[in-house]
Amino acid sequence: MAIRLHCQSILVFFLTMAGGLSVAQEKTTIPARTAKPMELTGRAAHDVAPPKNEKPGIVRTYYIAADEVDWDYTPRGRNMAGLPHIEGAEDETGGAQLHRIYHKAVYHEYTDVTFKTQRIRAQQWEHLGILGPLIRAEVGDTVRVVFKNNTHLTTTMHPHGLQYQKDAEGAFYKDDTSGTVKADDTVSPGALYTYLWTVPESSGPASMDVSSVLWMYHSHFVESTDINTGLIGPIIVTRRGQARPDGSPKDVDREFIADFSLFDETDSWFFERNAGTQARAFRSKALNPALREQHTLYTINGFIEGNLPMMTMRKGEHVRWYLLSNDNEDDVHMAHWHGNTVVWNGMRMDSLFLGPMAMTSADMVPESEGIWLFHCHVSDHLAAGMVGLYQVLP
Ligand SMILES: [Cu+2]
Repeated sequence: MAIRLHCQSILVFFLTMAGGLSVAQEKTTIPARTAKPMELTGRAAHDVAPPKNEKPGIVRTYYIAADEVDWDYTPRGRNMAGLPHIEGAEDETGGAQLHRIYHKAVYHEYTDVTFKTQRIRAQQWEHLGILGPLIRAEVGDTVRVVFKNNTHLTTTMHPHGLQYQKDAEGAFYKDDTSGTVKADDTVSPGALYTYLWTVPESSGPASMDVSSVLWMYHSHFVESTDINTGLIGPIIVTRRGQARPDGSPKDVDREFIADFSLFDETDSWFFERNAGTQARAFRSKALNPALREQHTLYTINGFIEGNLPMMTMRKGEHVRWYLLSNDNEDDVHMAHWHGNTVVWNGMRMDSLFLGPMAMTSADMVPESEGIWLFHCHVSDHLAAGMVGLYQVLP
């Protein structure tokens, strides 16, 4: 027995030595990066293939400010979807309040660099609600965002999916940058910063995507607090050669964006102003889950209980739905359409799963006319008001 153990020990010793040696050898044999890029094959090559005889992209400039607002989660009143049982919100928020209003910060679009005139949101995008302005691009374009921080907070704009250098990442962390390369990390109250984001093939639809893909942008100073304060918005990138001049995909008649989003107001920069003077530690969700639940809104685009503006389409149109969600750990949703089905990733669905910070799309060709429920199928979320309506006209 002792001899066998001893043999095993020797074997383990040699195996360990051999492993150590191989690791050491690997370290010394990793080739240095050369100037010549690695050649890609198969689908990856297809996805990043350089364009042939394509028109050059354009620079799309947006003037976007972070503004403070008093956001009304229920602008038209309570239970606008007429569901027979809404539980939770009423009793816990001090009776049947007609409006649930919190001071927040949101992104708004302006007409020019003076930031005097806010651009009026087109009717088709009224349903975006609390979301910032839609940023669009076609693959090959450049997105230039002149950003002004009109709030009392430190804010940024950090894009998903688009390509950026370190001076346009819009995220604060220890990344060995300094000076002007760090200026994008924290835009102070009243300050202006211009973010330049490019849109290469790797930011656009890949081979299994439809003609456009959804990304998002959000403030990334203290990320979760910034988003719960309201600083989040959508980006849509259309495949090269498949976009109209405004960037929308040519093969789609109508687009809708729905952010299945929890806003945890106890994590907002303005919570003390909104709901009292509790110290941050007191209102942590671990220590005070009841307080957190009382001030968490289960929204679609910042609206609860059917307040989402009616999303209207016509029978037989090619409708693209872009869905996303926020970054709380319980931003786990099942977006469900009554009345009509969608195709997602080549598969027929009537419900789509979203995890935290999900970004996806699904195409619908509505056949059934009428006003239909569009809601989260997680029962607690539905009960708390995560519901809207869409309408199919003849
Ligand atoms: Cu949900």
